[in-house]
Amino acid sequence: MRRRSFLKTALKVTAAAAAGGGAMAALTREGVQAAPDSATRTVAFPEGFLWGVSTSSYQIEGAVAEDGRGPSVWDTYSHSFGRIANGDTGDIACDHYHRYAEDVELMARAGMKAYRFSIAWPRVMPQGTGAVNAKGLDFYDRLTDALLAKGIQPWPCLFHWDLPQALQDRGGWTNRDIAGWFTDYALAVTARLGDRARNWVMLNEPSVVAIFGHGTGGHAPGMTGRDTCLKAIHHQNLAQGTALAALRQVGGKNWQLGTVLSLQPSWPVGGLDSNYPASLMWDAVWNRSCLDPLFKGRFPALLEADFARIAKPGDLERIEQPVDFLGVNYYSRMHQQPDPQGLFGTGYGSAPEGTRKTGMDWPVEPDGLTEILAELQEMYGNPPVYVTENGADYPDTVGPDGRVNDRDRIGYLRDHLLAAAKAIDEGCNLKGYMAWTLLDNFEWSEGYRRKFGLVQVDRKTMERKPKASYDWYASVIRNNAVPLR
Ligand code: GCO
Repeated sequence: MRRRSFLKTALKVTAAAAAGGGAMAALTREGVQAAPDSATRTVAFPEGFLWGVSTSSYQIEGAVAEDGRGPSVWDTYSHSFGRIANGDTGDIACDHYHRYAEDVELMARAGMKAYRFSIAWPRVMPQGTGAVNAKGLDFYDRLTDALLAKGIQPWPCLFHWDLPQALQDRGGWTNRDIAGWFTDYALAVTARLGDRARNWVMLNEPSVVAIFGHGTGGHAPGMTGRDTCLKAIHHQNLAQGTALAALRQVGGKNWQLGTVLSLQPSWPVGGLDSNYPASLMWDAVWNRSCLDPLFKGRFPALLEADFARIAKPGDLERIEQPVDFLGVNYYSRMHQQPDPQGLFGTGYGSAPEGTRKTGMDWPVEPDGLTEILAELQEMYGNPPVYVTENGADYPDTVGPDGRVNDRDRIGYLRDHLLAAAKAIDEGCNLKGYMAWTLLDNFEWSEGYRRKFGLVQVDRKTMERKPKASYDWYASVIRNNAVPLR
């Protein structure tokens, strides 16, 4: 039934494109779809669908000691021996701090309409609390103006992992006081940029920050343990709720306020008979521990006892706030099996045999995106949703013309966009898509060896070179439609 209605949309669109010739002409001119019979076969997105791209401050900005920026946990972590592949750091990253105008131009040339970037808290408040560093805010001011001049909506995210080290020294996300620190910072940033930036993202992937940064220790600040992990989740939820309420009060209806979660369906390795409890537990930790308090004002049942030890009365009321949108970051499913060594008694296993993999060995499972979007529709009241990250690492394959001809990335993006179209067709309130990511950048513990960009960055000269996927994405935006092949 569902599948039939998806095909119906696809065929309708194909016929329309063939009759009007618009999409066909554009695609052919681009030379993106070589095969003549595939040029007309596209799936259209709803009118006004918001196309864009996402990045994050520590991964691209560089200039870590410039204009009064204080150190972040990622500076400390990346400078600790053995933490990051090749000993890479974000000291220079993509030098976006100095080259932002060129990067905005790249977005504009591709026709992008929205840009989610993150604000580096230690640039704005070097000590994490107290004095505001005007020069730090000046940078985001210039960036915001440059975007608006090109007709690109700024979507600032207030926290994408680079916590001021000064706050970490006071316990960081394990200290409950951070709810107030974060809210003060959010108020300072929105007071400066909120006359022009309308869409505000509170946090990026709180469960990932908690699990990797405070549970297993593979990300900054490198803390470990089940308890610190859950504290970090809870205090991020609390900070988010407190900031949402405060911003709502000062901004009224001027702002669209939301947050971004990493949502990846958790499946049992080997099918439902074997590892179902493990997959449910991991689902509770990764997905539900942020979704349920925000949308339902409760903790996931499997973790209720744990959170009860951490939370105070009234916390859930503070966390359950209305949001104008939810950002979803999706990469693949998570395949879980019991693991007695795991913090929650679970561990990663393999995807079903034959599943394609990206360069980073992540399974390629576009239907997992449809699945998670359907869940938001059916279980969380169908909120307005934007895919705020989706993309893939593949090693660069340079074509005879010297350009990166990243057919794999194009295939990945296309398949996920078709999966998103299917969810829309089935009634999901999906309003936009921001690819991860504009530039090859600092991929956390993997350093620069991973390549997620639509644009290649020469690590010596910092020269930007658009890949084939950049042109492909530009044609998708222009046509508001995705070719089926
Ligand atoms: C993430 C991060 C990105 C990563 C991307 C690829 O939100 O997980 O936002 O910073 O680079 O996900 O791993």
